[in-house]
Amino acid sequence: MHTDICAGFAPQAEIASRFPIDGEVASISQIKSGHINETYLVTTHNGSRYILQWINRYVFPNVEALMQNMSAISAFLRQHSQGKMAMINYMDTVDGRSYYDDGKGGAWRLYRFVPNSICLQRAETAEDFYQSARGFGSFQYALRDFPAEMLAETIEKFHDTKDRYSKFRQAIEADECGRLQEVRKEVDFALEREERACRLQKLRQEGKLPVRATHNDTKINNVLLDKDTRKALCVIDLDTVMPGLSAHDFGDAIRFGASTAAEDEVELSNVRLNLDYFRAFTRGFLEACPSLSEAEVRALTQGAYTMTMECGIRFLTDYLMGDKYFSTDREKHNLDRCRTQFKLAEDMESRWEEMENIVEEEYGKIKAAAREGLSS
Ligand code: GN1
Ligand code: MG
Repeated sequence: MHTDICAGFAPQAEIASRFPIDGEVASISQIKSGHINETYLVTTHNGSRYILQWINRYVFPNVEALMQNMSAISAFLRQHSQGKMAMINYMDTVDGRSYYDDGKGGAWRLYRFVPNSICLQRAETAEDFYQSARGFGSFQYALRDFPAEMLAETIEKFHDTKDRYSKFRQAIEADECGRLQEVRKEVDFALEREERACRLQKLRQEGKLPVRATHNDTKINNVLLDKDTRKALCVIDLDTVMPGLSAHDFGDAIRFGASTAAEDEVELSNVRLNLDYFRAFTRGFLEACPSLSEAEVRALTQGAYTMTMECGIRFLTDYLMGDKYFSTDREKHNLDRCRTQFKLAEDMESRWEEMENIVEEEYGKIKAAAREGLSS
């Protein structure tokens, strides 16, 4: 083991060697992406590259179920996507387990680095964002016949907005860190919008939207793009693939990627919805996922709003509870994140009609192209 090159990462290097990697570990670096798990790039002396991940068990208590979901999804996609959908393949440990338990409460897994791939933290152009939409849309399309009910709920009630509100209320009542006074304005903002934020869930409960196997965490950094063509290569981070709504996947991607500012921007006047990006994503998602029902398409704008509000509430709840869930790099980081989400949601409220028109127009173009395809 070359701990000199792996300075500061000796434990990770040791853990990587618990998997049948090709050669000795030469270097390790941390990839700062995501608020839950820790991710490392491992390179061996033979030049092979791997991604090593520490799974956060506070968030994912049942790692076994999570890995089983993953292999069920991978097997299904391999069989049904005719090679169109690249998949990451987790490697078993040398002892034949799907993850390595370090005996200290840590669970680790490893997969081969996808060659020639890049992972963007932000779309650099509308085209990048369109490509990410194609990635998530194709993923959704490839899973259209997957029996969602066979997936374990890796995080209970993950996008149950009503339940998010009730956890939020509990955090307000407990006010365990004495932070409530400081966030009164944000609390009121969220409570005033409860009915509107929960409309997507109402549609689900009324049986108006199909429950599917969805990704549920569709930030642009969860799709790999080809380094040269910048086309979508592979959807990653399948930890939260669970029964859900197509509007969750659409909405989460919009709240993160179609904002004009970062998720933790402090200058709120910089935060708005970028309608060009909204259109680009809508187009890519609808083109790649022609199996969506009319009702699902009509729920997309609501999906964007619900996911933005829900995420803001989750950040605020975590702030009130003392930042236990999302990793933070600075004081009030979760509060800053909450504020951007609420600002974005407010902007969506004032641009609702424009959003709906964009969805309508893009959907119309796709239907027209399909009709033309049929008649030619
Ligand atoms: C978390 O770890 P990451 O960044 O992929 C969270 C998402 C949130 C997101 C907010 C399991 O995702 O639900 O939308 O942060 N993942 C989990 O940026 O809670
Ligand atoms: Mg994630």
